[in-house]
Amino acid sequence: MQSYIHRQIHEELLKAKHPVLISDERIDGDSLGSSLAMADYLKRLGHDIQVYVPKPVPEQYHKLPLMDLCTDDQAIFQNADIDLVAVFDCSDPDYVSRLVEQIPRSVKVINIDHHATNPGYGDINQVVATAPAASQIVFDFYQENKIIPSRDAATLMLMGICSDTGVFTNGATNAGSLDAGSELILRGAQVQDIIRLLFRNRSVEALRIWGAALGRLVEHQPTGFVWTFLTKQDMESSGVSEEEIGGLSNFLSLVTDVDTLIVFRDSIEGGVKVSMRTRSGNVAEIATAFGGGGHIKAAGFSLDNSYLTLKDETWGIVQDGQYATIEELFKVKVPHLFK
Ligand SMILES: [Mn+2]
Repeated sequence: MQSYIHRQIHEELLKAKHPVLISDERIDGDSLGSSLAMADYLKRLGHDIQVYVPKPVPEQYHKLPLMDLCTDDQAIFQNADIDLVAVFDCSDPDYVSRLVEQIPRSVKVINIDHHATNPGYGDINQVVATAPAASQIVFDFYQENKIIPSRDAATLMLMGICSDTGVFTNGATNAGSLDAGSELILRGAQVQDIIRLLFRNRSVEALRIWGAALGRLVEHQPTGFVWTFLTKQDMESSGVSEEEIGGLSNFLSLVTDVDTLIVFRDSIEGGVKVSMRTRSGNVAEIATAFGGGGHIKAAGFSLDNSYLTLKDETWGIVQDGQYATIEELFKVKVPHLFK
């Protein structure tokens, strides 16, 4: 079935005259890698291609190939010539429909994703929950349609796979991702550049904030979860960006054998962002209960109108003026974890 869909997507791309690509609302190595690797092929087909990103791309990615194809200008959707949309690494149908609705005529939507929570909002859905990255699915698309990736496309796909597998270390890593990695390096992908870009990019100030979070690690007995907290004050007092302190949950899951890790973090724009990693559990289920999404082993959610607070030495969240401890919140949304 996957092979058939890859060929079907190829036919649609060959037929299209003005395709537009959409990258997920969370900009990361995989959403950029998968959409830009596909953009590279469309460029080779002679298309004047653009990749929509919801906000300016963080600086760490600026040295990547084809970054000039990214735009955060929604006006591109008002073009009546658009005849096909392809979305990458995105499980949120509302984000996609808000953009597609702006296109003056009705167009087909291709949905290429690996999130278990993707509802299949496209006209053509290549949703492979077992794929470690959307970039792995794009790699399979290239293979299935016998397209040889350029050096740039190879670098972009390898970045996506490295980004979502923590350079082949986390539970998403499988034979397919290692095979793809080897093939992409043969095609000229620059693996050391990718590792530097993804991991060796923390400032000393950002590490100090991580240090504060490490000092706050709590083992929650009833669930066995380990969680920690980063507040708005932590970020404001040091002046580091949210991007720079991101990745703490990935780092923790790399260096400890704790089964389930959760990082709660105030967002600069308001609200609390929650990022979860597990080895044997199912954090997609928890994320869904809180209105978020993701993968079984890595998922997250956001809480609006809320912020983190420490009260009587216990961390909790004030949401719409109401305080609750993390345990109280979890007992309401995921009671089965406490049985
Ligand atoms: Mn991904």
